[in-house]
Amino acid sequence: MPLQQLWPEELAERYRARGHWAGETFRAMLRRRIAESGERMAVVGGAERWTYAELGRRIDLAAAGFVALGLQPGDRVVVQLPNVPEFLSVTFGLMRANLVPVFALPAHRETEIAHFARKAEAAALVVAERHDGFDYPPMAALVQAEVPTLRHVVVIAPGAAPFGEGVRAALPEEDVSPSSVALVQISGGSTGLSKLIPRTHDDYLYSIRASNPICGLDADSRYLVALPAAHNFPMSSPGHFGAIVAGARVVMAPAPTPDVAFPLIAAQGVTITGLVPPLALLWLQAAKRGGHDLSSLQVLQVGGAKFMAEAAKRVRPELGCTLQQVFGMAEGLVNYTRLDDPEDIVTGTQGRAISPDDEVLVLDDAGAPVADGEAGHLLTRGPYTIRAYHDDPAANARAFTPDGFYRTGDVVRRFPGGYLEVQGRATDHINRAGEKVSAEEVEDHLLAHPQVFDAAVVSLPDRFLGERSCAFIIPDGTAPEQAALKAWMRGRGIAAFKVPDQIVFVDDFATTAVGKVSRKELRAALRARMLAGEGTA
Ligand code: OOB
Repeated sequence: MPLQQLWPEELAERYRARGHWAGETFRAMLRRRIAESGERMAVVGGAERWTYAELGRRIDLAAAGFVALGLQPGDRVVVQLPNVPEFLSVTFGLMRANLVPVFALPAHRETEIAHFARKAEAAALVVAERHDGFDYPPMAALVQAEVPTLRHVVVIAPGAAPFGEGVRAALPEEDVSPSSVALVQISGGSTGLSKLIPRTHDDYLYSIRASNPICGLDADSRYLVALPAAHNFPMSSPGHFGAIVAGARVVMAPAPTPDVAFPLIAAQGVTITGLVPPLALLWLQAAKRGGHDLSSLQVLQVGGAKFMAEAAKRVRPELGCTLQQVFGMAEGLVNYTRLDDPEDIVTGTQGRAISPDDEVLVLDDAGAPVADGEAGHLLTRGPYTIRAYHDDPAANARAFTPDGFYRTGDVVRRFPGGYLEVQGRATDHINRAGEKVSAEEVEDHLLAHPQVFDAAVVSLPDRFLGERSCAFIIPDGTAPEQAALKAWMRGRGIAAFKVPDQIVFVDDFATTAVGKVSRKELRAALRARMLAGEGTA
């Protein structure tokens, strides 16, 4: 199944005519950047410090290594790497070899990685040797045994070039088309398993180039990659890709916690970074204790989940920098508060769209536009929002209108100037500290347990995480031990953030009348019951 992302010709022409789609590929961008900024520092992480010239050399080495494996132009490669400089040499090396990276998070495990690899028909998988106490090669071997297309596993060890220093191979001379797919992101997955999001060179680079000035990112900036480098937010909003496009410095943080990040900010003079709300709260708390010079930090971006106004108000007084709220999605649309917006906009909204050509609709349940200030469903299309997921007709029929608008699943209010406030969500996923967990996917796993008769997974408000997951379970006979059930879930080879935070055993779902309730209504009823204090925890 070929990877593609297609816009109707008249829209594509408009995006080109307005200069959004510049007709440049990642490879061309990188060639220019390395030629212009060779001696400048490109990326710092662990014991590594690479100038742009060194990054270029590493990219060519990695590209040669992938070609030497026998990978063919257009082949897909699942990349699962933590925040290390090699993230950039591998990703850009793949692009240099006309291969397409598919980005998985370090938290993903064999079930998820196998799903991505299968869906993408990936030819190779790149993993770290070890990260955060987990050994990746045994997991990669399991995935390889399961996915027939997966011919190669490449293991990245700290400090060493992935294929050694001596690897030689002829790199493809022809560049790809800027309208071809540059990379594949993974959807948060509101229904069932995650979907693949193919992004083109034209659209992704536009969103990055347009983000840089909005976020104040220029050649003198130093961007700290605190969130997982593979996620769309720290990758492209404007993220480490934005830093590379600007000729700035990328600082890789192996963990986002203050004990790791604060010394890096002080030592590297970090000017900008992005966090999810629970981490921002941790940073605020830690900054109070003092001990680190954070004065270089100019912009703190917070997004991925709703940042409450009360917390938002603390950022400038307590961290001494400008807050920028970021409301985005891997499918495309990204909203930012602007750096010179008044305080009430910065703390009380999640920003406005990047592009004058982002079309944003706020509709009621019947599909009619609501008045400004009223809550409605957010739909969007534009120069960097996809028109389809990869190879998933059923999901595409649900997620896109016939005229190509993406149904975000978010409920928002729009204010004058196009500023959006996220109110909640129409779909059943749990936004757990920015990690999106599909209720359906977790229920499917639970239902595979012999002592589970039925399961419904809902989100509950959580003071720290924003939302936590709660599984209501009707046991089949004796209820399993909670700890044993959680351990069993982890054994399913899934990311730890998908294991329910809370489990409540119930005799029945007390579905009224005929019991012909949709999963959606059932989850809503259970959530309401729990919030009313009737749940037995
Ligand atoms: C980002 O991307 P995804 O794909 O992991 O998740 C997208 C969803 C949105 O549809 C929305 O439900 C939620 O995450 N979200 C927010 C938010 N930012 C994202 N909800 C409330 N307030 C916010 N500020 O999460 C993402 C991608 C690019 C930039 C930033 C975030």
